[in-house]
Amino acid sequence: MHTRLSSASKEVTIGDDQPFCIIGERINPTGRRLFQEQLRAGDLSAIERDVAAQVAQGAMVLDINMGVPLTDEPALLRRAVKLVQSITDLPICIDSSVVEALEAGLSVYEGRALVNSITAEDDRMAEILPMVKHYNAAVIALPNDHDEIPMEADKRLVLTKKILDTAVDKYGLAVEDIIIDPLAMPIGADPNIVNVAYETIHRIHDEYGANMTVGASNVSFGMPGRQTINATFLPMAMTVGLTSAIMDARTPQIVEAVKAADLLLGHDEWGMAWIAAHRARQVAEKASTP
Ligand code: THG
Repeated sequence: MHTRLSSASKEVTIGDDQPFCIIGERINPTGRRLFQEQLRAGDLSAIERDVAAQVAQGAMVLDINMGVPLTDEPALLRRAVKLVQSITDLPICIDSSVVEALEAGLSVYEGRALVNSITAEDDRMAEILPMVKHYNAAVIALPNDHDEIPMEADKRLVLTKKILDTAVDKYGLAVEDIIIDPLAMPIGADPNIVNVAYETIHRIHDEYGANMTVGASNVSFGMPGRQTINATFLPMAMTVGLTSAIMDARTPQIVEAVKAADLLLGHDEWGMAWIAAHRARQVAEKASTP
C-alpha cells in the first residue's frame, strides 16, 4: 500500500516497506504566542526559519497549520503554502479544521498534497472528500464521531471502516489515498491510552494495510522529558505498523530513534541511510573544527 505525495519536483512514498515518513509539525502557531502575533500582523518570516530547521534535521513532508484566532485563515494558509513551496521542494500537509482554508491551500498547491484532516462525520466527509478528489490529493482521516473521541480500539476500528468504505464507494477515492490517524493522546491523561493507540495501529495494519500517521508529540504533552518519551513512542508504534508521523523533526534524538528503527525493521537495507548520515555528521564536524 503506497501513498504518493509530491511537490512540483519531488515525490515521497509512504508505505510499510518504505522508510518512515517524517512530517515536520513545527509550522503551527498553537502554543507559540510570538508566532501568533507575527501571523496576525501578516509577518510570515518565522516560517522560513521553521522550514530550514526541519529540512536540516530530516523532515520529509512539512505540515502547515495557520490556525490563529481572529485572522483570515484561508488567506494566511494560501500565502504560507506559496511561501513554503518557494523555499523547499518537500511535499506539504495542509492542516486546518476550516474547510475554506483547506480549499485555499489546495488551490495554490503545486503537486500532490496531503489534506489534514477529515473525521468519520458524514457532513465533514461530504464537504472535504470531493475536494480531495478534485485536487488529486491524499487525506488524513481521524476515527472520530461528532465531538466524541472513542477511547476503545473497537470503536476506532468501526469508524475507520466507515471512513474507508465511504471514501472509496461514495467519493471514488483509492484506499491508498486515505491515511488513518489512529489518535495518539497524552499518556498523562490515562495510563492505558497509548496502549489503545498501539492496538488500533496493529489492527488497522492487519485488517486494511492502510497507511497511518499520528500527532506524535501529543503523547508526551504535560510530561517532563518529552523528547525521550516521543523518541520511545515512535519506534514502538513502528513495530505495529505506523508508517508516518506529524512530529518534532528538529530534535536529533527523536529523528535518530526513527532512523534506527527503520534500520532494525529492515527499511534501510545494509544500513545505507544510517551509515551515510553518520558520515555526513563526521564531515560536518571536521569542517567546523578549526
Ligand atoms: N493529528 C493530526 N494532525 C495534527 C495533530 C494530530 N495536527 C496538529 C497536531 N496534532 C500536531 N502538531 C503539533 C505541533 C506542535 C506541537 C504538538 C503537535 C507542540 N508544540 C509545543 C508545545 O505545545 O509544547 C509548543 C511549540 C513551542 O512553543 O515551541 O508540542 O494529532 N492529523
